[in-house]
Amino acid sequence: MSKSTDLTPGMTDTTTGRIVGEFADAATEIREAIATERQFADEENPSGESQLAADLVADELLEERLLALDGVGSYASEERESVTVDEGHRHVAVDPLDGSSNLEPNSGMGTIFGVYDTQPPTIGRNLVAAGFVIYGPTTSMVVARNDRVREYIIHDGDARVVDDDVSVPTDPTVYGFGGGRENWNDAFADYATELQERLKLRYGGAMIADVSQVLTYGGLFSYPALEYRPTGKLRLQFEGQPMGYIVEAAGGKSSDGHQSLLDREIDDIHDRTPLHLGNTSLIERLEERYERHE
Ligand code: FDP
Repeated sequence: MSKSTDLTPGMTDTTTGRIVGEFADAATEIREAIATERQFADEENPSGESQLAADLVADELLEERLLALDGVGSYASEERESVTVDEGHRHVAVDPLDGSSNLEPNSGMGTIFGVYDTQPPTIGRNLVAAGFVIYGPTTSMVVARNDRVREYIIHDGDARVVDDDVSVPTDPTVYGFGGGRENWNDAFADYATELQERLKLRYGGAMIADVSQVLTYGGLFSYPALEYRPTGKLRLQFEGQPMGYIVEAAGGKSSDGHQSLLDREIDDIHDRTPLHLGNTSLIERLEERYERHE
């Protein structure tokens, strides 16, 4: 971790602070790997998706850096079958490169992380911090910790705070829904129709970038249950829980359609979940819709 990052708010001299600092430091190298490691790696991740060389570089880099820190007791990754265990009281779950299909069209991609006091698989209530990095036109990082959400710009190895209190705007303006209307159930399709009349579409194909739209402009991001895939596409441990924690800390809500993503039970680190993140009013209305359809 660089000296200036050391002094940045939210990255204090605790194990959790040092973990967050490692993500800020690793961002520059991961961004470089996105530019140079563009080919497929000839391998599949545990969810059966093709891995890019950049996915593997990011995963290996983060595992090495995080497990080298005192106090880190385990490393779990969307790119690995099982959890790597060490000794320590903090546990990290990572999606090293979210939105890999955006590599070719050169659109937003990112890294998502959750820091827990219990080894994964574990529920979201055991999170002590969570964050994401976006490799967009600039590299930014959003971190939720102690009920506060901060946004940093990472440049030249330094993380500079650009928003000290990120909160979901009261008036929602954007929506982004994955999975395709023909695969949605009636409850979600009806609600989508209602929102499509009021809000503007923002769907970029990388969850972190789409949720960043919601944090910036207010609205709803959903990757719902699909007819052929009742638990949806996105991973609970690596995507749902950390992003749920961030949106809730920013004053919004997370849901699997019925309850907060932080309360959803988990059996396996690669479990999937229907996922909805956004303004409290929109999530509450969505949950009412689901209840009425049952
Ligand atoms: P990707 O497959 O490109 O890695 O994590 C999976 C994810 O991206 C999310 O980032 C994104 O929101 C979603 O899948 C996109 O799925 P669709 O291609 O079905 O839209």
